[in-house]
Amino acid sequence: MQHVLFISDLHLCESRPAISTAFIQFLQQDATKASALYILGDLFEYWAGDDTADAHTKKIIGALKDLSLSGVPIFLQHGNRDFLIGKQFLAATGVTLLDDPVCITIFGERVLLSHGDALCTDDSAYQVFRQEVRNPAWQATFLSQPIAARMQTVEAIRAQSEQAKTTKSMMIMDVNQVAVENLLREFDYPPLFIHGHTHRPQQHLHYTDGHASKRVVLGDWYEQGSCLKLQADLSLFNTPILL
Ligand code: LP5
Ligand code: MN
Repeated sequence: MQHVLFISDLHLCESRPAISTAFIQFLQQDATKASALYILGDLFEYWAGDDTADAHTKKIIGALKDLSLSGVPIFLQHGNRDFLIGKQFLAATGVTLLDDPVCITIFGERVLLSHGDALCTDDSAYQVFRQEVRNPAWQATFLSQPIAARMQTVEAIRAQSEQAKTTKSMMIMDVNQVAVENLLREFDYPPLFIHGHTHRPQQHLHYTDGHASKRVVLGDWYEQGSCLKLQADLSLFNTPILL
């Protein structure tokens, strides 16, 4: 049956080669049978600019390009780790960047898509950080620095983030229910909402002002890969991708 695939939070990096191998295999096999592939953020562990692509990244870019060229459209949203993916990456891969959030129609159904980090509104330290690094002027200044200096900043942020997370509760690092409902309201109550970021794969039901929406949280690619399939009859399947 015709279907589309959703993935997020792969956190690809050279130090976890098994995940990259599994992803390339996924692009060469499962994804070729799909009508479209949606990557909802955090494809990479971090992205410090399109000019930083190394041999590992270039292999991923090549595999994405091959899938695009085979006729499967690939759509991507920025995650909190790879929001600096830019025009050069998109041109090299044939990937189309989507806004976050965005509501699109798939098989006649309105589907809301987001990475999900903006909904973690209880995590006020993160939201302050997010606002700063999503500022275009700040990004331009960062990208104008030499790669080595950028990498130093990234490592400093990663270390601070890991430290900060040890002091935050699981609840603080989850999406806020009111933020979710506000978003569903803003997009006129789409029946399906798919996001990642929290690494807590689960299906939730929301009733917002009497309207039902299913919210599907995608899994990460740490112990194994994870992929959500939406079929033309609107059935949903969560498929593990074994490493
Ligand atoms: O990604 P995850 O799930 O582990 O954690 C996120 C939040 N953390 C982040 C940071 C990223 O993980 C790592 C950074 C990626 C590099 C981006 C490349 C572009 C670089 C340009 C930027 C300069 O997003 C984490 C959330 C968690 O999700 C759950 O929602 O809690 O947020 C934090 O932990 C943020 C801290 O609370 C505040 C961090 C302050 C950082 C201050 C930077 C100082 C830099 C000094 C440089 C000289
Ligand atoms: Mn994330």
